[in-house]
Amino acid sequence: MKKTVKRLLSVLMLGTISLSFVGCSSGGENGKVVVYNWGDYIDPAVNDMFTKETGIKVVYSDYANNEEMYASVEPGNVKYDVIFPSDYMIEKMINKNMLQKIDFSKIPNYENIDEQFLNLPYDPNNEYSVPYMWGTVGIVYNKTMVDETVDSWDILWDSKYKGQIFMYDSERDSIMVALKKLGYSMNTRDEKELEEAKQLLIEQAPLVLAYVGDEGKNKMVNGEAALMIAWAGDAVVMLQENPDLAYVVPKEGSNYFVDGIVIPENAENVEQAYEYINFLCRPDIAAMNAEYIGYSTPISAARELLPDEMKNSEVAYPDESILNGELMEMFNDPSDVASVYSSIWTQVKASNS
Ligand code: N2P
Repeated sequence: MKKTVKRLLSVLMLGTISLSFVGCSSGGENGKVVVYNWGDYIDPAVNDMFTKETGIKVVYSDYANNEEMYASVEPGNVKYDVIFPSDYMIEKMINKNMLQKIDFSKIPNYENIDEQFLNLPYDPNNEYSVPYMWGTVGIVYNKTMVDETVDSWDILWDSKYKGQIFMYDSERDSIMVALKKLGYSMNTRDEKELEEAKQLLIEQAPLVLAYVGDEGKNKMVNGEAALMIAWAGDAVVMLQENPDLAYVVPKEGSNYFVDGIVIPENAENVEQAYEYINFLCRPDIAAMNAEYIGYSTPISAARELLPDEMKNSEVAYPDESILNGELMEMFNDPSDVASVYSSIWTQVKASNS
């Protein structure tokens, strides 16, 4: 529990710090960097250390999912210097000319990134992004509340667990679960398959206690539900806090994601952005972040610095056979069916009452 309290306190402090920077255009003695990241996706001490070491102020705010981030960046009136989209969202932003090409000579610590995370399909020549964290998507379940073996997405449709299931409030992840349960690719554009996924999620909605964001972790730790779809990094944190919890990647296959760091086209503090990204790629800093947030670092030298239980966690660093399983997929950019996705999601959430 202690760690949760520490995390909560830091999140509150982080909120205060960012608020105090809003409207402050001058920044520190060496300017500022405007950072927009997922919630619970950094050790707040890292931002303080960065400012102390560089004299650059960090103006920090966060978002709950890729679509929320995109909706706030796309209009261009609020300008960010560093953001952290996932793979498919990086691909979309590249296609829409929203990202700068990265000058890697300004990120010497880039050499610490493991090769297996470079040249992935969303940025095939590694021109626009620096890998930040990665992971799988699976199910966290409470062993005291679920007695059968959990190895399939089907359990999230079992009416026995009505009111005991959390889904993420993330359209891409939820639609992925339904598509994999149906045996389809999570990247399908086939309208019939997407329609089937929608019907399945609408059917599931009455069983779902809530579509949650970061608050879902604490709720699950406190035993408020039996089952939850979870990103592996969140699962690592939850399992640390409550040993009754377990994590599984279902046998129908799942998503393997990489979240990257990018510089938007309209960034105003580009030199500071490079300093910030370079700092995040330093093994000791990447290790601080990975330990705090629970997610998997693409920097082996950072993994080496983690406490044993985390370094050897099969949740965070699954066996090759899981990761390379033929049913695992990375997301690609669904722009051509974006309106289908958002309409599915609106209808699904409206059915949850
Ligand atoms: C952390 C969100 C992690 C992003 N709250 C998963 N892709």
